[in-house]
Amino acid sequence: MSKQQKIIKTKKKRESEEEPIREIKIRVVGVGGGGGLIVSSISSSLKKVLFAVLNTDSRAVNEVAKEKKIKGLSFGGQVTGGLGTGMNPELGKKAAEEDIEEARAIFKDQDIIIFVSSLGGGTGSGALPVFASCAKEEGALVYGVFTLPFSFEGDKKMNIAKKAVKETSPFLDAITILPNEKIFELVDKNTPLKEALAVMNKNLAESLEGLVETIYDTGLINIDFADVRTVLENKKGPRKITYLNTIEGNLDDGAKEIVRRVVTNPLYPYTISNVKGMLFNITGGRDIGLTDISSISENIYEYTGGDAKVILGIKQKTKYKDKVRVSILATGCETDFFAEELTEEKEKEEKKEEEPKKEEKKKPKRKAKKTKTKTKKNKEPKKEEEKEIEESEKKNKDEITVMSKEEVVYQPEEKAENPEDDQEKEILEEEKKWEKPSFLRRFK
Ligand SMILES: Nc1nc2c(ncn2[C@@H]2O[C@H](COP(=O)(O)OP(=O)(O)OP(=O)(O)O)[C@@H](O)[C@H]2O)c(=O)[nH]1
Ligand SMILES: [Mg+2]
Repeated sequence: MSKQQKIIKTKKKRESEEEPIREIKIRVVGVGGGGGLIVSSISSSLKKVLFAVLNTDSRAVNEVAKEKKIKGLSFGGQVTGGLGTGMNPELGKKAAEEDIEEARAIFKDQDIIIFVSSLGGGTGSGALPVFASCAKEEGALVYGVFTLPFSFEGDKKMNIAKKAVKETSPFLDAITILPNEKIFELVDKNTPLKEALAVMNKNLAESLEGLVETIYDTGLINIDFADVRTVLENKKGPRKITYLNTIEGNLDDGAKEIVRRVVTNPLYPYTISNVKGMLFNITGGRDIGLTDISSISENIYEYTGGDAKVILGIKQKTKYKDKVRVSILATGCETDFFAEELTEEKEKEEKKEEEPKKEEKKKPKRKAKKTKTKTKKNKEPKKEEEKEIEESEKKNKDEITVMSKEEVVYQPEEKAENPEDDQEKEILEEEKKWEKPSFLRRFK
C-alpha cells in the first residue's frame, strides 16, 4: 500500500468511527518566585494553554495572578504565613504537603504538565518533588524546565538546587536544566542582575511558546499525541534530558545557518548529538518551498546522530513572508555537566535500555487504549477557562502536515477538502508536495 493510500485509509477510518478530535491539554505551572515570573511572561502570548503559578509568597502570587489566564495558588499559609520560605526547602516541602489537594485540582485532567522553576530557593526546590509526584499520579506527562543558580550565589543555593533535581527527577518524564551562569555567554558580566535574568526568562518563554505551537499547530489529534508521548514519555528509569529551543531566521541566511542557530543555544550545557527523540516544527510564509523545508530538516537530522525518532511539523502563516521560525525539542541528550547523581542515573538508564530495546521495536507505536482514554475525557463537561481557550483555537486553525521519519500522518482540515478561495487551493498544492517527509526524499 502506498503512503498516499495509507493516509486516506487513516482518514476514512476516523470519519467512519466518528472519533472525536480533541486537542492536547497542556498546563504550564510556575513554582516559586522565578518560575512564576517566567510563566507570567509567556501567558500573554499563548492563547491555547492553561497557566498556573504556585508560590508560598502570597503577594507574589497575587501579582502574577492579576493576569486572567493564570490560576494562582498561594500554598502553605500555615507554615510560612504567606511570606515565602526564606531559602528553606524543608519549609517549601511542608508547605506543598499542606495544600496538596488544591494543587492536585490544578494537575487533574491534563495531558502534559510543564513545571517551570528557578531552583536554589526554598519554595520551588522544596515543593517540586511533592507537586511533580502528584502530577504524575494524576496521569500527565510531566516535563520540568528548571534553572540553576549563578555560581556567585554560593554553594548552599547550588546544593539546594541539585538536591531538588535529584528528588524531582523520578516523577519527571523529561527535564531541561539551564544554569543561570550561562547567561554570561550572552550578556556582559556587568549587566544588572534583573536584566541578565530577563535574558534567560525571555529565552525560556520563547522556547516554551515554540513547543506549545509545535504541539498545537500540527493539529494533533489522538493518533499524533501518541507520537508526542513517544518523544517525551519516560517509561524506563530516570528522566530524559531535554533540549528545547526556538529561533526566527531569514530564508536568505540559508538552511545551514538557521539550523546552526536552533541547535546551538548558548544557554545549554549540552548538545543534541545522539538524542533519542525529536519534535520539530518549521513555520514559514506562504512561499516557503519544498527545498527550504527539505534542507532545514536534513540539516537538523544530521545533528541528531541518526538514531532518533523524529517528528516534523510544518506550518504556513502569511505574516512570515521570507522568514522562518524553527522550534525543536530533543530528548535523551547526553551531558556530563550536572551533578554526579545525574551521571549515576544515566548509567542505570543505559543498563536498563540494553534489555528492552529489541522488544520495544516490535511493539506497535500507537495503542487503541490511549485513544479510548482520551475519548472518555472528551465527554466530560468543560470548564470556563477551557471553553475560552477552545474558542480562540477555532480562530487560529491552520493547515498542517505532520511527518515522522518512519511514517506520514496527515490531518486534513474540513476547509482544505472544500477550498473556497485561491489561497486555500495554493495551500492544498503545497500540502500535496509535503506528504512525504522531506528528509526521506531526494530532490534534484
Ligand atoms: N532565570 C531566572 N532565575 C531566577 C529568577 N528569579 C530568581 N532566580 C533564581 O532562582 C533562585 C531561587 O529564587 P526564587 O525563585 O525567588 O526562590 P523561591 O523558589 O521562590 O524560594 P524562596 O523565595 O526561598 O521561598 C535564585 O537564587 C536565582 O538564582 C528569574 O526571574 N529568572
Ligand atoms: Mg520566593
